[in-house]
Amino acid sequence: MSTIERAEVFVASPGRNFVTLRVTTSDGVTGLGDATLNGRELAVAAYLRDHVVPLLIGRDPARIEDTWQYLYRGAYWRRGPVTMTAIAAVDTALWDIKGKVAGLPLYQLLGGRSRDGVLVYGHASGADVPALLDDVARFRELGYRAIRAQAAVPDVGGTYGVRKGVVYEPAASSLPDEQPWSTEDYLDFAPTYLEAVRERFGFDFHLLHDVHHRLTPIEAARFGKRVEDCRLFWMEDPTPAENQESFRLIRQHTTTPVAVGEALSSIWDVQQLISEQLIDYVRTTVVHAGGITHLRRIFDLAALHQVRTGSHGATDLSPVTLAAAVHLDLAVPNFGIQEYMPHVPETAEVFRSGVRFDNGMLHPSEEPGLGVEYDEEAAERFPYEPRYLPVARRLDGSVHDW
Ligand code: CS2
Ligand code: MG
Repeated sequence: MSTIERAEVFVASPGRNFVTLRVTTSDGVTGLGDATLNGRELAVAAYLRDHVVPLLIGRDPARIEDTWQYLYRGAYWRRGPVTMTAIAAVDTALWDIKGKVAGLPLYQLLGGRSRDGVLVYGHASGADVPALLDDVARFRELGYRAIRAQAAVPDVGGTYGVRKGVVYEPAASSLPDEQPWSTEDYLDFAPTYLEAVRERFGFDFHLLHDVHHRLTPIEAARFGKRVEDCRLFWMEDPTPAENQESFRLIRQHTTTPVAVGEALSSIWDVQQLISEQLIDYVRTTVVHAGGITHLRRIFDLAALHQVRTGSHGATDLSPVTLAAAVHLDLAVPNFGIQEYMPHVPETAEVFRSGVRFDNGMLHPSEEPGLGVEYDEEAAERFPYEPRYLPVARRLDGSVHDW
């Protein structure tokens, strides 16, 4: 019987910080898992190296479910992003190995194709409305059929989601960047630029917007109602989701679809949101919600309640997660859409991935497993540097949700 012989944790910064787990079996088969938790990377690396890797050596790599239960129940301390990201990395690596041993691309082990490709959305943004409109035009020319729109609030700045460089990178400083926030200014301004996008480009593409946890439930209800004529594909993270039932208030006032989940890490964190149909899309991911094994459970619960998937896919989720997501998106019956922020070229120097973009959709590699390889020599050229996500402060100086 093949056993797990080695499990290595790599922390590197090819374009941005990533934590990657590589599991190697006694037959020499390797599997990759993403363990990146933006702004808290070393916590997961230590959890894996110090507490999980010693438990993996000698285990049967084929026993994916048993390993998941062993790591989840065996920790005693359950849930949370660090624990679930560490378990996710192991789980994803074991699925990669299983695909390679079977000689099949991962989606074939997950039920095979349910669709020809994975619909994705891109990220248009602008420091002002003209710049945003130009960026939306650019994404339409690139063939995107779904586009997220974010613009800076005039005179306040600090709005979520406005790209500065080639890609949107919020974790850009060695200490948290403190950014101003004004709910009033946002509520007055954001609907106007979403209306401007529809006015300029019409309705032949999906338009999305990320509120990014910034509003109270009643403010989110007001925002959703105000933008109903924009026919958003979704408004994302309209309010912090710790209090799942607070979404009932949003539902009472607006038909604008709601998407939640990128910052959540277990089925229990979205159970009420899904079972009461308080959301329309669940955004949990392979890397932060316990891997493919757990994410499938979330997606199956969602399917029971006509909730579709809409997994997070920012650049702080590595190409390993993107590949695993595309395999799963291809197979699940209740797929909605996949977020897609192309990584910068340095990232591709370390992660060789077979995922490709074509005509507004992503397609996985047909190689066995995930179809991703990790070049550790290349990774050594990109040492880790501490990077933090920003902190938002209201104009009176108090901390707000970033
Ligand atoms: C955002 C992310 O892509 C999204 O929807 O919410 O950019 C998020 O802010 C980052 O992934 C946090 O690390
Ligand atoms: Mg988001």
